[in-house]
Amino acid sequence: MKRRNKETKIVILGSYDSGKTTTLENICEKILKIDYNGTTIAMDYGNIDVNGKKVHIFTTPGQERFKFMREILSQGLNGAIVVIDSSRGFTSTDENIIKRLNSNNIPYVIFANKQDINPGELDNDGIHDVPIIPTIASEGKGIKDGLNILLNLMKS
Ligand SMILES: Nc1nc2c(ncn2[C@@H]2O[C@H](COP(=O)(O)OP(=O)(O)OP(=O)(O)O)[C@@H](O)[C@H]2O)c(=O)[nH]1
Ligand SMILES: [Mg+2]
Repeated sequence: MKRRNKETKIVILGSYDSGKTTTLENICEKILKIDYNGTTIAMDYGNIDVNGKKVHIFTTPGQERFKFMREILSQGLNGAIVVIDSSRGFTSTDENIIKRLNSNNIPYVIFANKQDINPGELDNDGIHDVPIIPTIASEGKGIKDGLNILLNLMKS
């Protein structure tokens, strides 16, 4: 049987309304959204080509009641972006997401989003050795740089 080339999967995680869907809109030209009144209820999907290899990117719903979707979408992930709303800081949802990524040794970066509302560094108590990238997803700022940092982490 012919084996498929290994393809890469990145998942965008984070709390409700932090800017995950907007982040993906800045990465992919075309995305498929499954949402209701602007809030993600199942997922968004897009893909990009990185040096001739396909990278699949999924965003998850932030609402706590859709935790099961986050778990389904996080199966077999190679890397993750955790999008934080800097005006709210880390929520318990974010802390649970980060714990899970750490215990599974998944490479990830944190996007400190909505820097236009709350500029400056996030209070990153307890988070070490993880790149924190300031972003303004609604203006496309910081997203491509942050993605490149993650892609480099995934290589090593
Ligand atoms: N001011 C500001 N607004 C932003 C930024 N990024 C996203 N938004 C806005 O925040 C709201 C939520 O953005 P989404 O991308 O839908 O957030 P989400 O994390 O996908 O939300 P859920 O899927 O409901 O969890 C929208 O109104 C965006 O336009 C940002 O950097 N600054
Ligand atoms: Mg969304």
